[in-house]
Amino acid sequence: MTHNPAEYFGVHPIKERRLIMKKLFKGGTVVSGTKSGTADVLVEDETITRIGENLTCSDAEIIDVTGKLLFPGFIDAHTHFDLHVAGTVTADDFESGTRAALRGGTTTVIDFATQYEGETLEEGLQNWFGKARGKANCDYSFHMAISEWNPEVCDEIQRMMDEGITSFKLYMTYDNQVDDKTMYQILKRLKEVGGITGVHCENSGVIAAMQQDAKEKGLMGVATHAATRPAPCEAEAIDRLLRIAEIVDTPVIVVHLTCKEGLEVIEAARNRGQKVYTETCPQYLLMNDDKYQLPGFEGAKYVCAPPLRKPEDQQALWNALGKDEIQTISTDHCSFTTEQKKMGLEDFTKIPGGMPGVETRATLIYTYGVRENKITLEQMCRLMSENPARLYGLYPRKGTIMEGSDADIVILNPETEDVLTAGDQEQRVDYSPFEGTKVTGRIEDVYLRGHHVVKKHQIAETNQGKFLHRKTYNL
Ligand code: DUC
Ligand code: ZN
Repeated sequence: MTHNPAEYFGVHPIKERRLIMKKLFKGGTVVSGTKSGTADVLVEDETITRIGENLTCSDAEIIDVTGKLLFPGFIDAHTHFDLHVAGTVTADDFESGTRAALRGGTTTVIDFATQYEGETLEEGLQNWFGKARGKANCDYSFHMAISEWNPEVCDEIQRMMDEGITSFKLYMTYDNQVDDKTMYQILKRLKEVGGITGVHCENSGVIAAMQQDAKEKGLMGVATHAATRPAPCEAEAIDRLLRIAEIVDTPVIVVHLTCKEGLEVIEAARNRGQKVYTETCPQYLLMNDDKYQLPGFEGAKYVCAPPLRKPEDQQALWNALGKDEIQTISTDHCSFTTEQKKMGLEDFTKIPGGMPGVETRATLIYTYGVRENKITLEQMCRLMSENPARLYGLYPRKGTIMEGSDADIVILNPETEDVLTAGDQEQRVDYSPFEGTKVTGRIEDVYLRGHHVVKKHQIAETNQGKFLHRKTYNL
């Protein structure tokens, strides 16, 4: 018989054993990339430890999720928080952006760390660590956007990989665009180190010429935005990128694909045997270019690049999603207030491009994709969790509800109806591009590594975000 009460109660006398927090989710439908079915899920501290039928655990908090869908935390691999661009700074920083992400069921964001003019990649990366550290409410990583290419930057690529930054971003338009020679050199270097790049594809020269023509005719309003960035400009740039990737013999990612013509050149490259990954975004699936005809300056809210396209393009994108020809749905969240948009009141080329979306992606895709039978539940899971986790070196820690994975769990009530409105959002903007849109499927609760960060559709715990050191792509 021991005389030490701590030992008597099974607690180590010197170092007290830490209490393990256990949660048992019972009765829900667990969704994976391949199947969905009723299962119980046991979480211990930050990790999923058991999945099975009729699980019991006497010291776990029991969470009844009967009738709900359990998704692995969604990953948004395309956000722009706290980005200095177009003479201003995006309205959402890492605090508000990741808060909004969580409320929408996104537990991981991959933002674009950007090498500003004259900077090394390391300086750009450290700048982004400074923006996110201590502010992020969900887990995060960065792609590195390369704006200047020289032998020193070429040497830095391996260092980025060592730091867990295994994906990059290149622009074929804007001030920091890369030319074909640089594109070739960067793709070659990334192939050597096992990195991958996402590319913004638009033909900048033709766009510049069309904008000049429009200005000479005095066509300075919002309506001219889409007219001067036509779909063939996007398709031509995708085709050129894919031909360069073919020569280098390396996979690439086409980000924010908008149009049928773009799909056609991607299909042609795949038919040649190339590996091409493709991303699209809810705005290109759910809205079209009639938004630019709205009265007054209203259309400015929808100015983004590439622009919104035609209903036929929306249809083509949905068809491609249904056939698994597009691998991820991210948001390109790049928010500006209506006041910031007014920078382009007199000249449409000065309207800061981008819109908010990080908060509404899952409910929109569930409503208009899954419920309308355009994609299955499992495809939604692949597009927003599993595939981005694999493509960006996070799987199986993220992207799946599996024993050993991080306990990032989204609880979606498939029956709850809501109407999206700017008055009820965490995004730090005074409008919603989806104002008045009816959705069915509410993100009720979100767990980030076991922390109950969203309760009853409201933010409950903040500042839990951690940097994720990523491996190389594997999709
Ligand atoms: N497109 C936008 O509209 N904004 C941010 C960057 C981009 O590619
Ligand atoms: Zn973007």
